[in-house]
Amino acid sequence: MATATATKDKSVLWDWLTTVDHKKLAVLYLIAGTLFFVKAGMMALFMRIQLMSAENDFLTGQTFNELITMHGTIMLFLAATPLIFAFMNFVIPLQIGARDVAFPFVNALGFWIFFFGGLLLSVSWFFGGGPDAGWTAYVPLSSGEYADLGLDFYVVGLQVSGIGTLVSAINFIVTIINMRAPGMTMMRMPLFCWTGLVVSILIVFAFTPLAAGLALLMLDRIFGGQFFIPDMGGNAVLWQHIFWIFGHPEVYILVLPAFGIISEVIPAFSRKRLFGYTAMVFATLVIAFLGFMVWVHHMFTVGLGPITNSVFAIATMGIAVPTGIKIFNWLFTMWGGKITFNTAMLCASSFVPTFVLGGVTGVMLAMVPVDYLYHDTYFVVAHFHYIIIGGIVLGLLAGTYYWYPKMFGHKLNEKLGILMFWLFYIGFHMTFFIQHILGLIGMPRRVYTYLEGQGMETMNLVSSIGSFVMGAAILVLIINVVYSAFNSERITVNDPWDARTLEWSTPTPIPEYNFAQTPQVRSLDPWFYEKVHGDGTMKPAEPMTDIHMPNGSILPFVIGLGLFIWGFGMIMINMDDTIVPPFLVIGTGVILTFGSMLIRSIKEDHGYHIPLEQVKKIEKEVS
Ligand code: HEM
Ligand SMILES: [Cu+2]
Repeated sequence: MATATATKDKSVLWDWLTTVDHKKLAVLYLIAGTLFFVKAGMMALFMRIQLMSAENDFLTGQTFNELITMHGTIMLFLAATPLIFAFMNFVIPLQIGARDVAFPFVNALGFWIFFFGGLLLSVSWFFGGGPDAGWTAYVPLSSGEYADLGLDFYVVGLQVSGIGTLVSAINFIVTIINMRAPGMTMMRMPLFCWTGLVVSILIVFAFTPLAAGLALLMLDRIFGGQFFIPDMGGNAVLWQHIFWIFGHPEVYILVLPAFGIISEVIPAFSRKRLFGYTAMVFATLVIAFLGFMVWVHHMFTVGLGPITNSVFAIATMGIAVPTGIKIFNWLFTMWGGKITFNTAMLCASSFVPTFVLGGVTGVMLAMVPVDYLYHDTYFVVAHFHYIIIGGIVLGLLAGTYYWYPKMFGHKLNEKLGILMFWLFYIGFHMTFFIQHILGLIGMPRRVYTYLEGQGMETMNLVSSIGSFVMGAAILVLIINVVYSAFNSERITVNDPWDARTLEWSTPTPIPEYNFAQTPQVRSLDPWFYEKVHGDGTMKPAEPMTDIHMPNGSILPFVIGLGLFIWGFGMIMINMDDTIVPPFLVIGTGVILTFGSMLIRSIKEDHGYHIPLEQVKKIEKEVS
């Protein structure tokens, strides 16, 4: 990463464990998210091997259930969310012209809590198997009566990692509201920052009900509570409501930043400004609002009655309107543009038709009478993978190829990139398109096998082959990362794509403090504006002086570790015989976490200053 650092000598490992720099935390999120993505992707391949032929016995039903649950849970909470956060961390402070996020310490705290929560979920394999009630953990399947320890890991692991996500989101809200450079009004903010702000607000409103729900389920499972147990006066449908009040917005939490990435990449490679910027901002806000009004579309078959179902059906279809606005704006941005089809642009532009397909099947699912037929079939699996992969993953891939040179100082190889794209795109449609038809002929989801002679063999085989083609694409991407690290030309210019937003005005590699002088923003697309109307550099909004920087700290790591130990102790309560009493472990975790918080509260930490001469020296080196 940035060679131009001004910190005292530290070992590399210590530096990464204690860093509060948003650019380094972004890299940590990127690595953690990628590892979890590969892990959950391999689980998907195992499931597809099992489903390749009728009555296959590659996996048992129990293992299949655990794989399904872990695949879905990891993909959403521990792969897609951190990968989105990687880009939000790296890009947002740069795009708004800030030196870092508002609370760098809290930023590191968010990462480590998320990471240790994910680790807690993952160690379930070593204690009798993963959770097996689906990523939705419906009661009574997830109650103490039917589910083993795995579900305790689900409940407590997600609780911990959710705290990390929540903490980071609050930090982003404050950053975007307070830290914008002079002249960067809300309506001059790049669309990626807008989506970052909106999803951070969504996280605050969606992850809190999830935390409450998980806490109640934990009380039921570990302390003999009865919130969701009908025999004892509880209510199982209550869990479904709480879960989906979180669960539906979660989809938007992931897809809106992907929209943001697409809205950066398409203008950059169409050589035009984003069409309908204002409409895009308002469409984002409307989608976010409606996202909270539609959760019952996951529960049409529960029996809430025709009036409730109709209201939620109409609200769901309503979301198609702002989404359609976005689709047309992306098309109009490309219309008449001078388009370069490199890998980033291929991913971004192919996102549009793929996402539309997922949207159309979404509207089909919103029609209550026919949902009774589609519900819990492969049609649903096809629908949400079109949204999740065609939307979120393609957006993430576009962002990876687009921001990679800024993050790592070199581009990814284009030939390998284009090979990856076509493998991925063809493999994706091969895997999932055919699942619509499988669903329509009645193949239920979440089943580990099917009978011979029902006309499902060939389509399942095609789907499985497709999934291996996608796997090959990800392999090519990993090869590309390694290959490019050694063979790709180093980037020394600020702006290798001739792009539009402020992150491209910084030198490569970016100095620790991002901007030696906070830039003065004069327009939307401020960097492009200066290239056309100014002299191609940003005007400074302040004189050059010493720069105040935050100190690194190991406390975020220790707080995360403490929560991991606390969580493990909580789960130990449900274990049969343990070597040490659970309360000892719980106590250790609590002491570590609250002790670190106490230290942070009473120890004064004013950060340090990079003196002016050194700033000048660094600026000369990098320019
Ligand atoms: C190589 C690409 C992928 C393949 C082959 C794949 C395959 C599968 C399969 C076979 C299932 C089980 C379907 C069922 O019986 O209900 C599934 C479920 C699921 N997948 Fe994927 N998947 C892929 C990528 C992803 C990604 C990238 C995400 C999210 C970021 C994701 C999220 C989910 C979710 C949430 C479920 C539902 C789990 C549940 O029913 O509890 N998948 N996937
Ligand atoms: Cu939904």
